[in-house]
Amino acid sequence: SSDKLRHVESMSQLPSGAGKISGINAVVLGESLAAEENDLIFPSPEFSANALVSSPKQYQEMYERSIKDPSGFWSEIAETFYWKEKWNPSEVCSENLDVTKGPVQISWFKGGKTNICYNAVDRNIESGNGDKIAMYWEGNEPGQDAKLTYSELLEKVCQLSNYLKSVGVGKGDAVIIYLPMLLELPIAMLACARIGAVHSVKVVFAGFSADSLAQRIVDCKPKLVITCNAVKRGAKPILLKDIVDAALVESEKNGVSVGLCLTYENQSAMKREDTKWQAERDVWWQDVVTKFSTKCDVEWVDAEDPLFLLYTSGSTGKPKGVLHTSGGYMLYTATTFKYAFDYKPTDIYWCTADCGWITGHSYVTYGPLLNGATVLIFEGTPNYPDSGRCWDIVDKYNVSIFYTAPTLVRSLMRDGTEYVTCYSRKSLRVLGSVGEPINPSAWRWFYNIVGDSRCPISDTWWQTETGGFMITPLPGAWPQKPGSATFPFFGVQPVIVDEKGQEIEGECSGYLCIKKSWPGAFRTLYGDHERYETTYFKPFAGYYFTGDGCSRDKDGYHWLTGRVDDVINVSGHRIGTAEVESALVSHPQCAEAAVVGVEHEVKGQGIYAFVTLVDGVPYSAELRKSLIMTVRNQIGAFAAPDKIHWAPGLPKTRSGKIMRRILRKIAARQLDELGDTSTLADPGVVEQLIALSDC
Ligand code: 6R9
Repeated sequence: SSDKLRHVESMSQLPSGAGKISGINAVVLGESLAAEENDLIFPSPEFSANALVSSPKQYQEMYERSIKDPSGFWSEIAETFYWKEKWNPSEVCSENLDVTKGPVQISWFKGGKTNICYNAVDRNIESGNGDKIAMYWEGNEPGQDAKLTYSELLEKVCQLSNYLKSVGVGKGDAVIIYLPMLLELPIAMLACARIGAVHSVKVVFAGFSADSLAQRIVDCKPKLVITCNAVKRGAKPILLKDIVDAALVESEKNGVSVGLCLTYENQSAMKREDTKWQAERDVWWQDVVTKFSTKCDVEWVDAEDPLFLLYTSGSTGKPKGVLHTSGGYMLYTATTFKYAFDYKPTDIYWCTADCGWITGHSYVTYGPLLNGATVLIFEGTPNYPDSGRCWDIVDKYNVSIFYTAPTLVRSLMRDGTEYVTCYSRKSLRVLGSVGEPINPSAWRWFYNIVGDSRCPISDTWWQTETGGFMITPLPGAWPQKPGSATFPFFGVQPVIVDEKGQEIEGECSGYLCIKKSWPGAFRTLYGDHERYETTYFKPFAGYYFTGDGCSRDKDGYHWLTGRVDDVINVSGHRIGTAEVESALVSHPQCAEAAVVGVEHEVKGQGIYAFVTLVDGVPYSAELRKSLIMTVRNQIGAFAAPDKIHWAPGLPKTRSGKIMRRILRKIAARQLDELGDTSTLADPGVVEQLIALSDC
């Protein structure tokens, strides 16, 4: 096949040292390429020649150094940033990851004082790049756009910092940001960082998620909320301010009152006259912020001072406030960005993630700006006005690095290649993927169609908790395998362990853990260090447990296989089954609910809910709708169940535990794989459920 030919051809151009990976030679010798595992796709010789890391050998040398001497490795990188006071050289890293030896604790660059906003903005201006574009903005409607140079960005950030200070926000205070992808969103993050305030961005989604916003307000007690009146997503306006109003009423009931709501007037979506207003609490951004000086001194913070809180789903109960600190996170996002995308100063970089996710924190805002990059911020959706929007934008701005999620790739793939091929895309150089495992067919479509078979794909595996990339290709170094995240980033030691927590070597599969800390690691769950230890460090003593399954092939490539806990990954968004269940049972007509993940063509996983109604309530299409609305309102649209399966009863063990294993099989229609049902309190429920499958 031509694919095969390509491998053989590129083998002769393989950078020296690559042959050391066992298995590569086997491909050249013409063995069957049936399995993805044997499919190697090489970067072009020109790409490798110009890459920051251009061969497996070079990667190996750098990686080994980073593991043998982490303090030396990361200190050298830290030197390239500005520190007001240098860290204590004997305390570059101090850690205990072993719960059996005492409290889990991680710190990097103790004693150092710096500021991430200073390093991401001012430092670029001081090095002569003040007139370089820091951010392009592309609005929801084609033709709506804006841009900011680094100098202009600094002025905007300073004005907001000054305003925040004027209303009493200071170091360590929390600020909740609930904004769509306007330039004001990264500006608000940077303004908080500049004065040492702790930001917590809540992602904006279609759907009314006032409850989840209230939950965050109650947890972190912000000094103020920053929002805008409304935003248009595709053709639909979302009234953000209404959501904030409701959330503030709700948090008040729970004893937390916020006296100030700074509201940006997003004129293209809604006029200020139409916005509901509470004069004693609400303030228009445009009325106050612009009055402040465009200069604002930096608040120098400790490397270990908190930078932000980001809430994410766990397998049980309320969302977890993942806490990241300043110094280590700064180095880590900057360094991972640089190497995984083989960043060059001439690149135009676009990451489609919303700033409200960790990907938007680390790889829309901080990582790229710390490298002085030009970043594109896109307010709209990829299929509005049609499915060619992304490539239209790529051509308009000459985007060279395009970083997105498999769910988007799959949905565009379904819409047809003609939406892609009618655009030039010749500016593209590197592609990236994040959020869930990318299936090989989506990988190939992304590579062959979007990237014209010339752009390496960085399939970056990482988590909210890890702050930055953990397992990722370095595009010029490694031949890729479609669907594999390849090898660990510098300083990261992934291990695969069995049920007993024993490390397994060589070709294997098991639970993915990380040995030793890395600078971008989260330090705690806000206000709940015990939950931090229990969730991440107790399952396998001595290791950070990722919650993911992983296998390693004969060549040492890593293949992530998805969550092993009760977390569902829908379009790259983590959703705890428990969260959806508790939203469902809050519906007055729902007696009980059990939620499982099920394979979904576009979203990766879909949400499948088994619902038992209160006695005597009949099934109806309306009730189904109203159950789904309840979830949308409480959590957000992305958590809405794809299927409600009526369940007169749920399969439970005699001790009352729901057997999700069986529900997963019913949801997947794998009825011949139900397994042992004899331990059920009432095996009859299984038949009942199967009978109701298509109701
Ligand atoms: C960055 C982000 C983390 C979970 C993670 C894993 C899944 C993310 C992946 C991937 C396979 C990739 N995940 N990237 N799985 N390959 N390249 O997505 O953070 O929202 O916290 O989700 O997402 O299951 O554990 P977060």
